[in-house]
Amino acid sequence: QAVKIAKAEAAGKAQVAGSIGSVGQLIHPLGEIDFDVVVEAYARQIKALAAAGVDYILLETIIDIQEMRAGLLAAKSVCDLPVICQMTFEEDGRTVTGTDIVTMAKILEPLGASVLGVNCSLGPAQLLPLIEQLGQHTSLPISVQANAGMPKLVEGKTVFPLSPTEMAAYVERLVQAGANYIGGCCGTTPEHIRQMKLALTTCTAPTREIKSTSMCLASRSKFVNIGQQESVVLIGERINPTGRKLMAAEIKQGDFSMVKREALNQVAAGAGVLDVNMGVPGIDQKLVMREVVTQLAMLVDVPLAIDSTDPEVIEAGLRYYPGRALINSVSDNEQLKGKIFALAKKYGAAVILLPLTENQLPQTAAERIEIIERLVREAKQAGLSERDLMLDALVLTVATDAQAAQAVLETLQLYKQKFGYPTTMGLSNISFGLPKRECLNLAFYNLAVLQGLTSPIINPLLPQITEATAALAVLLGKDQQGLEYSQMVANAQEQPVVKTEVVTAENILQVLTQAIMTGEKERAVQLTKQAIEQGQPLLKIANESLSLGMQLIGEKFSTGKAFLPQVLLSAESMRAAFNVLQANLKQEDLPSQGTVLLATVQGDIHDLGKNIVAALLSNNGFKVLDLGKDVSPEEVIACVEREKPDIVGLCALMTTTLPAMQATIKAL
Ligand code: THG
Repeated sequence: QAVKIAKAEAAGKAQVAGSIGSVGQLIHPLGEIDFDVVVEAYARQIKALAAAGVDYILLETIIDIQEMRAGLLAAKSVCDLPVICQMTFEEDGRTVTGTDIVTMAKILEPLGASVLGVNCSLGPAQLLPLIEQLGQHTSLPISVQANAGMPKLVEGKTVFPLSPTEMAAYVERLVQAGANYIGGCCGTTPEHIRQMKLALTTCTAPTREIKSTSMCLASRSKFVNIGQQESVVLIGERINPTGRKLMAAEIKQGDFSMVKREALNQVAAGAGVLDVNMGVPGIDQKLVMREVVTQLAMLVDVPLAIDSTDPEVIEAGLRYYPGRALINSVSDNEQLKGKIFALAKKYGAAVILLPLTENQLPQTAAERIEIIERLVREAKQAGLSERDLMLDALVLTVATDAQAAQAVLETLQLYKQKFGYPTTMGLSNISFGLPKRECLNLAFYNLAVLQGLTSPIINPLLPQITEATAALAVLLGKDQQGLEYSQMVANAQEQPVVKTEVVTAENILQVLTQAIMTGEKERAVQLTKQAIEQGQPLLKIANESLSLGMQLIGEKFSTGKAFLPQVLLSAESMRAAFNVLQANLKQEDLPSQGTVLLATVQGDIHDLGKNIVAALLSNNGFKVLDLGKDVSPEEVIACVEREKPDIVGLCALMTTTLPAMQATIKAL
């Protein structure tokens, strides 16, 4: 009905957008709601809007990339309308859950967004630099709806400071930065829009051209460029149970401690992407892939490569990954290739092409090129672009074929000449069956990088490999003045990259602090048990080890080195470890930090911030009394009188309900 009214008013002179905001909850594991439930909720609304005849869908005021992904996937599943994706940023240039605007673009552009943009939260002065950044990284049209400045509370009323004229003064600069669609958000009036429209008539938008030929992968909080013009990016191979009995057994039991250790160690050693293989016989690989991808996305900030040939397992990984992943891999298999290309297209993923057919193991470079040419053609026919494809050179062991290494080197050279795409390979295969493999691997690595290897699948824990990577970047002119190389040398002197973590009575409390900080929950629980067995005083464990871990992650958060997901993960680990301590206390209880009453004020139904605060406080030993949302001043006062909390926390999101917060404070 709303669409009909809007269309009648527009009378063909304006288009009508079906505008949809956030569901108001964070998606699991940041919050409680399931990804697929959110997709379904968006799909239902979008279907109705499309049926009523909107011209496009506008997803706006969204603070978590995973929710935007859900909305965009939903739109694609029920209509062909163009979709505008607008996210909301804090003053530090990131969304609440830690995504910067370029990473947003790198995830949403391949996922099929039609327009990328920003709205709410900030005024045009604060949004301008964001639009500038976006303009340099996307060729899609850009939209912006700023607030009329930053709100102030004046005599109990919310006031947005910018007048229509002041707001219109930003239009020219927004357009020059790349904005193609301009509107207003909180505090703007029809007069604001009228004057902005007037200012727009004298602007001409510059043409934007993005020149990069690199492939871009992304996690929730950062993007990684891979390509012939870039430094080598290491794809860490160690999350792979093949040939590793202990890891396979853990995964089978649903324990991912070792997987997480490998993830953190590889990232610390310099991996830029992590390969994730869950090929354990006798498990539900779909479920396990979904779970591991979800957990790793909270734990580390590098993009993931989903290593499987089963389309269902690949889809489970891609669907629930809050970023742009790499598929490892597609070979020339009639049953599988079409399905996997379709998945890459649907989820905006990149894909490794492997020169293998069902009945041919190519020996020569020419045989490999022939297969790859076919795969590249078919990938493009399936709608993938040049920047979605990575080529595998297919390494076979030199132990049985003396030409094996040279065939790979020649293949890499031809890949560079004919395609120029990023390239990969499981490098260590070369030395299979020979002694002192690391020596052959290193020599082969140096040769391969020279021929155009951009992103090997490799063990980054070997210092020879990371050191050679940095050295090669200098020698091949990709590290100006050896700055990064020198930095690496300096860092290595400060702290050895790979810690040999033998847990002793002396270091267990520090190791536990580390586990809280990294958010390794199972490990924190196990270490807490171990510390208790060693006879460490319980209060010492709580106060010196656990609290310190939270304090350290808090410091990283406040300096912009960690984001909300990591803090929540640390808090969850803290709670789990705390529960172990509590179970071991007989009479005395661990001292409570105090009681906090939380409520969203009357008239407001937003409780996202309150819920995050509640989770953090209760995981850190506070007793939390959560009165929920739309809570009257009388209810707050009744609870204060009854429970005598130490702190009262009030939550309001809407500028229109800020006065209710003041009323509650006054009543208290
Ligand atoms: N191309 C592509 N993907 C690949 C490969 C490739 N994925 C799998 C493999 N090859 C690359 N990954 C690995 C992972 C582990 C090892 C080698 C390659 C490895 N593991 C030790 C072993 O088997 O001895 C055990 C690990 C340990 O205990 O440290 O070497 O070619 N596209």
